[in-house]
Amino acid sequence: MKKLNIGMVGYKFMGKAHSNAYRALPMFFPDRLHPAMKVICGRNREAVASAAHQFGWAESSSDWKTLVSREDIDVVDINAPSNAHKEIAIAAAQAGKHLYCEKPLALSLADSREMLEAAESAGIKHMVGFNYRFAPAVILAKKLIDEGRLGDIYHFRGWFLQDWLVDPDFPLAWRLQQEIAGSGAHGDLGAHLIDMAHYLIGDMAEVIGMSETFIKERPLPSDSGALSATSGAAAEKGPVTVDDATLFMARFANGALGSFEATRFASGHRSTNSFEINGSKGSVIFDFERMNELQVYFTDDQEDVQGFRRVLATDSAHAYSGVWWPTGHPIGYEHTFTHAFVEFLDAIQEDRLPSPNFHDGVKCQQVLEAVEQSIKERTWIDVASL
Ligand code: SOE
Repeated sequence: MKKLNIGMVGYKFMGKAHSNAYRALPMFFPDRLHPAMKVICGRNREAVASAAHQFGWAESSSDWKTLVSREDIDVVDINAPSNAHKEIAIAAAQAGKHLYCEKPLALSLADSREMLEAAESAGIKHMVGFNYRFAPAVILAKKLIDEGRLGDIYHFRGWFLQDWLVDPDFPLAWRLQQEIAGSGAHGDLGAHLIDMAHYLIGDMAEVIGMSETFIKERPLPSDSGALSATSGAAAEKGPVTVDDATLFMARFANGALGSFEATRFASGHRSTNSFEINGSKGSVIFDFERMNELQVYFTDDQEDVQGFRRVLATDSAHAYSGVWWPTGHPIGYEHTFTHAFVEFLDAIQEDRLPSPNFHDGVKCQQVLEAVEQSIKERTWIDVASL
């Protein structure tokens, strides 16, 4: 079996999630193309060497420029903070490497378009890390919609709620700095909801939003780790330059109405990622905390048994059944990444673009920016005008 040599830039939360996916892939998908975990790269030489050892990479490096130009690297996987994506992606594409890049693709729509352009003109395969598409229950929702079993779609309602910023002493991590993260809850959590809506419902025609930064200054961090920065340390504070919460409404091109809520201030919600879709023939509800289930309602059920049923997307009728464990045994967060990389490697082998790819990353960025413009101008924005 031919192997593809991976060079990965980033070694924290997503670096661990991606490494875990690469490791699981040959064991659970033995007849597919396999990844060889060649080089892991990061700025801190000692920390990245220790990650290489812990995650199972053959080598570590602190020089991404050398990594992307190495002859023996086939794929560059970028999961460093968002401000690093563009330069690395463009250099890697120009060196002919296939690209897997975490979301949000870039700090701005213009940057994401440049990345897409570089990837397309290099003729490489490119994928963006919207991993939640790969939960079997989400795939079931997609199937019900595509087969017309929910009828005409009227509503998409999405919410991604976290609470790690409620503590005012939580330090000014990189995710709270606009020049590194691009935006706050909007680009971090809202991006997942936007992609989910694109995947399940289709394009958005117009949007209007509002956002807030509830805590304007935070203690400077002792390290710049994302959710792991140590709390309450320094007396010196710096400004939070991103949104803590962003809400918006959308009108989809097919006439459906959407509402979206992304916040890091929803006390009690560690990471609630949910959506509900209502159509003329039924509804579905997905909640990532119960990711093996899809709540399904059909209007033509007999009246005396009408109501939401809990469908377990873990048996033989559903995606990836039999790949992991025997029917009925649940899977978790980490499996969504393995599924995403299976799609990526399959696409490389089959010489087609994977899905979601940089086009989807750009489309997401376009909505992110349209919402930001609507907030600034306090008006509806035509998404296609951007
Ligand atoms: C942190 O807010 C985060 O890890 C996001 O960056 C991820 O994309 C999301 O899946 C969970 O929350």
